[in-house]
Amino acid sequence: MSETLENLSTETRKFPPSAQLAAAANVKAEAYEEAAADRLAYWERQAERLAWAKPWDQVLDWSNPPFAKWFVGGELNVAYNCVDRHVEAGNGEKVAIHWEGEPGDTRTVTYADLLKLVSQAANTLTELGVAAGDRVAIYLPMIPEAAVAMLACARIGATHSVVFGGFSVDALATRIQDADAKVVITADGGYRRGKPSALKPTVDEAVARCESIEHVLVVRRTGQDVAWTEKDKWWHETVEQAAPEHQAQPFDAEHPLFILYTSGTTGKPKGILHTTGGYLTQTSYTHNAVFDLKPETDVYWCTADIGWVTGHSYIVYGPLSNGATQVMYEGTPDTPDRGRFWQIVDKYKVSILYTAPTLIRTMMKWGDDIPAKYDLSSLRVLGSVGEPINPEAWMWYREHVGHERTPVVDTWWQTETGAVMISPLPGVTEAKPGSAMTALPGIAADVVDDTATPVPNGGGGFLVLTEPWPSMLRTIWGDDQRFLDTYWSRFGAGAGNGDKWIYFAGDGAKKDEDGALWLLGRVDDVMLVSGHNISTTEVESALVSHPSVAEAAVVGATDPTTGQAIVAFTIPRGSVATDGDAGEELIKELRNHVSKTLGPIAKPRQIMLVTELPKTRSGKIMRRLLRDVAENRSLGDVTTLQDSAVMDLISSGMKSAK
Ligand code: 6R9
Repeated sequence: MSETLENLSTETRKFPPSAQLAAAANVKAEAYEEAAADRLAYWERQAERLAWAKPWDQVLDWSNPPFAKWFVGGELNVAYNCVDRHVEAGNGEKVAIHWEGEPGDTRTVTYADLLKLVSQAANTLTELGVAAGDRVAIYLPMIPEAAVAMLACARIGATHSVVFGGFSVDALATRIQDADAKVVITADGGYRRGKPSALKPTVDEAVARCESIEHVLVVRRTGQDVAWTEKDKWWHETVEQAAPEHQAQPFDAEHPLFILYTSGTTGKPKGILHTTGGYLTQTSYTHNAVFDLKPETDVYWCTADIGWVTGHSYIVYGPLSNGATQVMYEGTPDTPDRGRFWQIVDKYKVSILYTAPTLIRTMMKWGDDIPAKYDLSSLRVLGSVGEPINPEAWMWYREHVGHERTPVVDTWWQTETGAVMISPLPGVTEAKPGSAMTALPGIAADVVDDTATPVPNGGGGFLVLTEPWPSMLRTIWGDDQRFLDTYWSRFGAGAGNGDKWIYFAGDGAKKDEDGALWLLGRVDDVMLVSGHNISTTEVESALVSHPSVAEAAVVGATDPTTGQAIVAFTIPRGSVATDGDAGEELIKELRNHVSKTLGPIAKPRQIMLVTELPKTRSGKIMRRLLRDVAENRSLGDVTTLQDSAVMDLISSGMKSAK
């Protein structure tokens, strides 16, 4: 991408918080000034949310940038902070997890239950020879044991590496090998789309290729038949029989807590390393601030999978460190029917909902009448994460889910940042649909051009983070050089310019006239059309703003005249007719609509009407694959695709349209 990103869209709607919410908010406007006056002192105060066995001597050691150390000399135990201290404070009977299985079975896990299970699992792992510093792979469905397994590792100082249940043998094996894991924790299977889906056979094949694995712990979830090897042990015959007492030892604030692999577009997955004190400080703080959590009364639900960083930070570590009551759901949103999410909100009286744009757009596609059938009046804060949220999806969420009462917080962050970085505060910010607004108190973000110069309001460029933050990744597991190259060698000191270390996030962004931030998608996806840098996000949002469109993905395909041309893959809303002439008419109308909304430069050369888009397990559109289709190439790596049949559908549609 050259100097600037075109700023095409103009969105002027604004939604201030209600007076009532503002008055009772956990974090008020003053927080921004306090943090700006003394950033490190601000983070010290946030760290005091946690119970430390030994206080830190120094807030931040940045003497060897970009390798940060936070809360130097401090010691704490993450599991103690997420479980024991709530029980000790008399909240043992409080529900930690309302678990809802896909077939409709349920479990209620209190903090006292969680303490027992985590202690038992910690004892079992210790008996199996797992010690502090060892790595444990976790490959589980969305069942309470997933949280228990993570916390048990944290409790004994073992570093967990969670792999999405459903990733392939290859994906699992390479992650086990890279981390040199000793134990895998898995299950016979889990329920997805109304039927049991096996996990154990994948583990068996992967483990056969991984010499480092000494034991496999298997949770019985579905009861399906499983092959058995001498490395295998049932969870119910070990963990559930183990002693329920376990004394948690404190670990250094920089002790490795977990590795989580991100796929990236090229090369082998990167093992993002997070450590203990800074990570827990920022996840706990942001979960309280961004969702305005009132732990006594709120029922919180994050719909993410535990295999995604969102599940780590906002199902396990943030909510549990805050003593929240939350819902955890095993399955898919359309099982047994398309009302499942809203039925769950209604049943548990969920007050804070955190989900992804992909799900919001899917719900839009399914129709407004579905959420309308349920009582959603318990909801008071709505969150979004994972991709830029199109302004119309934001509006739909606020209107049809939040009934125009609830603030919507669009939270920007990454596996690498560990916790939310840019987001409105629900009781403070006058939010704009489609904008993540501003960096949180204590966080320094900016948008810069090629030369690392901040762009003025109204300009676009690269999103950067200009000061270290507590939950930042510490390195890429086993590959410091790749850590430097990927994030720090583009701007500032890491690129040989000046002495400031500037983190390159890989996202395009713009600042509007008020200085609010708008995320514009990955820099790799930016299109260059007749010399103009155009973001995929803006064209997609223009398409989604048409009443007939639920979802759109846009890519730049090589074009003899314009360099790249815009090709759009568009999913019409539920009731829209697309057969024959109706389809042709719609395509014509959509091309004109984009041209009218953003200007003729953004008019797609071609629009395909499709029923699905290729997505990762965390719901991100895989534009790389769509580019392959648009340019008639064979498909690249599809191992992280949620549903591989989707690509066959799209490719055959593309051919018939030619
Ligand atoms: C938490 C998570 C990180 C990438 C990030 C960006 C995109 C996430 C976003 C968003 C616009 C938001 N992203 N949240 N883009 N607005 N609110 O998603 O982590 O899976 O590592 O992905 O996701 O492109 O760089 P991860």
